[in-house]
Amino acid sequence: MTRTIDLEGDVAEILLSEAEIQERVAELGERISDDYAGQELTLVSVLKGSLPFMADLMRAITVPVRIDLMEVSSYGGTSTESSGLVRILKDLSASIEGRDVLIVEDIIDTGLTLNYLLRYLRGKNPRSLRICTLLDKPARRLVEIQVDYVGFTIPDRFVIGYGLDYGEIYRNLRFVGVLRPEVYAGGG
Ligand code: PRP
Ligand code: 7HP
Repeated sequence: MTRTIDLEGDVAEILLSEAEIQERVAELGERISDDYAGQELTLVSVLKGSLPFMADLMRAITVPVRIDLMEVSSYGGTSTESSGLVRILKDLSASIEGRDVLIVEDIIDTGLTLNYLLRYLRGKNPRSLRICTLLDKPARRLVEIQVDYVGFTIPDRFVIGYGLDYGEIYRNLRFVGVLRPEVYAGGG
């Protein structure tokens, strides 16, 4: 039987409140603005999960930014486990050659997505290439990734909200949380 989705009611626990996220995004924006003072920056957002983070972070940055969007998929298997497959669903719209590029991600889990993306983007000869992620889940890492800006390091739990989904739902929650176990039952 199909379960009725109850966006907030399906949440068992809030890990990061809206206020905590907004405060941290402001701090990241300040740090990035200092580090890139006097430069122009190209933000490459990795859709779809990073959309809210990108929207907030770019407005917290005070140096001139260009934005570009890529969409890659790493989750072919189930809703919560990586298939290890990375496919480009949407490529960059403009050249990044000679530009200072900052990849904006919502979460680094196994690292497979970013590992692929880093190699791909390095091949486009940017002047510099760094990574900013809202969430880092180091317990799940399969490949080592050097991350330049991290919002929060989180435990090994599947999280939703603020862009992150379970079965494409829950992205529009304003906080990051964990779902009730019954939501996963029979899902994925
Ligand atoms: C999620 C997330 C990262 C990736 C991280 O994307 O946005 O891009 O998985 O996982 P990894 O470190 O194990 O590779 P997903 O493919 O679920 O797409 P989405 O952003 O559209 O939800
Ligand atoms: C991908 C992903 N998507 C949503 N929640 C998580 O905890 C995730 N890890 N990797």
